[in-house]
Amino acid sequence: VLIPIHRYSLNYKGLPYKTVWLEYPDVASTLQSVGIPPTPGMPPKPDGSPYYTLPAIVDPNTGKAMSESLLIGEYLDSTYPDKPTLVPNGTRALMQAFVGAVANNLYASARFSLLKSCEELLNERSEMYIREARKKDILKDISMEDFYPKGEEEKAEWKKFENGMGEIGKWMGDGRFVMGDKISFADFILAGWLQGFIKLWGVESKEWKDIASWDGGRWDRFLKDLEEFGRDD
Ligand SMILES: N[C@@H](CCC(=O)N[C@@H](CS)C(=O)NCC(=O)O)C(=O)O
Repeated sequence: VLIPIHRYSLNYKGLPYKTVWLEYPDVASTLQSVGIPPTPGMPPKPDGSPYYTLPAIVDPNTGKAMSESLLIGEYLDSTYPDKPTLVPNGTRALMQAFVGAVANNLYASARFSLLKSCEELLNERSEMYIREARKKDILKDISMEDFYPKGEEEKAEWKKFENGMGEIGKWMGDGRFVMGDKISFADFILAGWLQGFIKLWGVESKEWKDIASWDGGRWDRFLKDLEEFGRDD
């Protein structure tokens, strides 16, 4: 829900598509029903059951059904080679490392987003699912309410978040995009995170205005540079 990576990738390639929104408790059964195996690279859930994740696609042109955003990107590149490339030759390892490195750098944002998305974004069935799931992985003995930073900690966590984005900005240097002037899958990962923040706080919020001011306004510019690929079907 928070990571509209498929939308950027498909729009960039100029492929028509239809989005189907799912509630979390329906993800595994829906993916199984269209023949998608558990997501490669994801460890099983704490209860031992396999992990099924979104985004996932079903391609009516070929019958292929699959999940995992980078694998989907590579599949689209090899199936539609005449369209713009998401994962240029030789960059797969770097793309994979980038996905993980961005998530690590933005971990502090989860302190804010987890509770807020449960309270304000998710429908009740998905909220219940996520509350249960997070209890078993990242939260353990703390409540979701206590995980949300308060007082001094709130300021410190927000600063960590800003530093995390700052670090990513440093990787990019003066480049408009992750690969300099060339748009790629890596930009859509980053844009997906930023879109998630806008979804969470709202474009008029003080939180987004703050993020948009970091690093001389680069993230706002970055999203504007990718705007034509951000729309939904
Ligand atoms: N490596 C996967 C990760 C995707 C992922 O974690 N998706 C989350 C939603 S953003 C999900 O589907 N979670 C299902 C669940 O928690 O049961 C990818 O890049 O596609």
